[in-house]
Amino acid sequence: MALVERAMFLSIVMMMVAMQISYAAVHKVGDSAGWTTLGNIDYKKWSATKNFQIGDTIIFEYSAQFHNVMRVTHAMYKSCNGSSPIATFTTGNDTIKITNHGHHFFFCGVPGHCQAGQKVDINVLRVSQVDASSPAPSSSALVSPATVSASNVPAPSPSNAAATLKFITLKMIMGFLAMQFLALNF
Ligand SMILES: *[C@@H]1O[C@H](CO)[C@@H](O)[C@H](O)[C@H]1NC(C)=O
Ligand SMILES: *[C@@H]1O[C@H](CO)[C@@H](O)[C@H](O)[C@H]1NC(C)=O
Ligand SMILES: [Cu+2]
Repeated sequence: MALVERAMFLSIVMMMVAMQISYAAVHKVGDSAGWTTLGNIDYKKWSATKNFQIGDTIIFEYSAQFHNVMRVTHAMYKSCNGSSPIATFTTGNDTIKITNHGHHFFFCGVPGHCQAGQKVDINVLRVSQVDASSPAPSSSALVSPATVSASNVPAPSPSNAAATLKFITLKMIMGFLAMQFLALNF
């Protein structure tokens, strides 16, 4: 019987790990419109609706004939000065993985395009509402059921529905895991 419970517990842990991995989101800049000067896409608005996390991927999709992507400093971003970018991408399907917190400034380096609004600020919040990595089911959390309690996880801002959903999912998983611990202890 204990063996069955152990196997069940292990499979739940594996499921949690799988769900942690699925939290890494892919954000296509401009959604279906992509990276363009057509249609006056409001990239500021686009980025404001997203909850960027470390581990997420940003995709710039565009016609490489007409556009490019430059990663720049804040000063360059503000002045649309692309004379010395941090990095330049030109494939037309550029995939950039987020590896750190803070602002990530990008614009199109084709003359006039940044001024026309083809610029985006990807802001990865330091204290994320739902940082899936903070209450991670690490080995230390497996020691005591008390640490599994999700009550000390900060509540998400109601402005982000997706974040709230992730938060609830995480809480449910953690509650489920706590129940498994209790089942094992009896
Ligand atoms: C752009 O920035 C460079 C330094 O990176 C500076 O030398 C140049 O004058 C700037 N150009 C404009 C138009 O401000
Ligand atoms: C761009 O790359 C992603 C994977 O990084 C792929 O799923 C997608 O189909 C590509 N899009 C185009 C238009 O090539
Ligand atoms: Cu452009």
